[in-house]
Amino acid sequence: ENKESSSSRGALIVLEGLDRCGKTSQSGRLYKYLEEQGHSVESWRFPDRNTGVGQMISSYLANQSQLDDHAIHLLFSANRWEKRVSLVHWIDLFVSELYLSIPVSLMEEKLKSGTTLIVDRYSYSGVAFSYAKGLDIGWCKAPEIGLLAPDLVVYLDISPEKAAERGGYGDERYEQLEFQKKVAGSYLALRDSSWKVIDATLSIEDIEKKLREVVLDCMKACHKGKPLSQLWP
Ligand code: T5A
Ligand code: NA
Repeated sequence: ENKESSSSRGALIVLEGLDRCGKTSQSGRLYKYLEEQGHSVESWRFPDRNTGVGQMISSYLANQSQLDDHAIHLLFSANRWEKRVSLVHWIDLFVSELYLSIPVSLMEEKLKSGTTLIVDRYSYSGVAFSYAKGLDIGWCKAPEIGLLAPDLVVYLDISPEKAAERGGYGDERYEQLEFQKKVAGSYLALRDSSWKVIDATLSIEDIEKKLREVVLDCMKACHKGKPLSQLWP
């Protein structure tokens, strides 16, 4: 079993939804479950606020800086690209007396080496939030072209009103009911038949159960050799 899983690839699982839909709670639970089951798994999130670009995004979201809608859109996208290939992961190869530095795709390498990635928000958030501001959807999708396409997108479905009731809407820029309604509309425009939609108003435990089912199915397909693909499929 171990030997088999090390020779097959991991799955790229993306969780999407409105603010407060429960992505962070569910990705934590899923991570713990898969790890306990002996899978190699990592939990990622976008934006990754730890990078230089991520700090600019974080300051924008906290209303501590202002940016043109197109500019912040591209920063969110850059934040995904910089995690695809990481500079600290450049490896040196000694080939025919020449040292070559080649970039290693962080995401791709991890998937190919058998690690499953649970990703809290991805390119769909990028498009949904900017499209909700009125930007052209084709323009919004363009900078994501060539990023790895997820093997599974799980949409945690909650109405903007119910999400707002969960409280804890803080001071972040997008945490406003009227805007979240537009984001919900954007997600509808992006959704396709490959997405798994889970009712995010169920109990945390029921969602967790449904999530495990679709994730394990997807991991099986990847295990059997489902090829990696790129956005937008
Ligand atoms: N954004 C992001 C872009 O505009 N472009 C991009 O490209 C990207 C990647 C920051 C913002 O950036 C935007 C989208 C966001 O507005 P973030 O830091 O991920 O994104 O922030 P949020 O996604 O908004 O994170 P939240 O913390 O608001 O929501 P979560 O993670 O969905 O929800 P979670 O798990 O923290 O739960 C929220 C609350 O609900 C409760 C929890 O206990 C918690 O109190 N809860 C439940 N209550 C009842 N029933 C359940 N089933 C529950 N599940 C959770
Ligand atoms: Na979150």
